Amino acid sequence: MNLKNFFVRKETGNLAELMEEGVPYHVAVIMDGNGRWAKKRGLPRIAGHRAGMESVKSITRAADEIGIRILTLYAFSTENWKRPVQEVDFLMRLPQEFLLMELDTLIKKNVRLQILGDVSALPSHTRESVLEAVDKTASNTGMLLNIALNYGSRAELLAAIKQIAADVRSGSLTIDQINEEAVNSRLLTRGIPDPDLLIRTSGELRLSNFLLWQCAYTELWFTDVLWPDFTKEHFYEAIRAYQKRGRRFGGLK
Ligand code: V07
Repeated sequence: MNLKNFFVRKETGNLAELMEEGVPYHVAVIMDGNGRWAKKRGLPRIAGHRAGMESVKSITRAADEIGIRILTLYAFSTENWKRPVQEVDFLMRLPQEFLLMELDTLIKKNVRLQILGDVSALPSHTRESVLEAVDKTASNTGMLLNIALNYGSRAELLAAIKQIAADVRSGSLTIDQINEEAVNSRLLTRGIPDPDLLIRTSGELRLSNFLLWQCAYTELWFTDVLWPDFTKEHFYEAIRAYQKRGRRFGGLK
């Protein structure tokens, strides 16, 4: 066997092994480090955001290829409105730009797009293109691509708490019926199982108001790699690390 074949076999072998070990059902990602990536190159922050979009494409493809069923990406938080207005304007154009390039591929790959967050507060051009894409992929049965856009976990929990209070006041829910399921069913993630693995790039070791309730038992994986530099190989590395951990859900093995 020549050297080239050896390496090709080694590559495919590793990926097959990764898939046989059982890939996580739901992976969530905090895509951090885009601004820093740009700064390091003497570029404006928006150049980093655009570069980050390329990583969204490649990681979405990688996740689909290895059989992940749900990929949840944190694209824009409720706190991100505090950024300079030019940066927010630019960010609000990225969903359209992404969909113009990728929607046909998502449809072809049977990917279903869903948005997590308050869509009503988005500029109309952003809202319309995103809702159109959600609509066009609604009946797809492959991987669910969940994009958190204008999402904040505390706002999501407050809305659920208010709904529960209103339901108790109206008599449709008793206090005894307030349980995890009552909360789950009122979150934006209703119907979606909790993430098995959460990845955060760029070296920050925080959740930053992302899926606080849902990540109660989620395995966390952090890397110093900046999001625009994050490749499929980094992604597989995170999956392999996940596979090596034993999850106990608070119980004993
Ligand atoms: C955004 C690129 C990735 C790094 C993080 C910040 C910048 C993809 C989307 C997107 C959103 C909705 C949708 C399809 C794609 C996106 C924003 C920022 C606001 F339906 N990347 N990306 N949206 N960045």
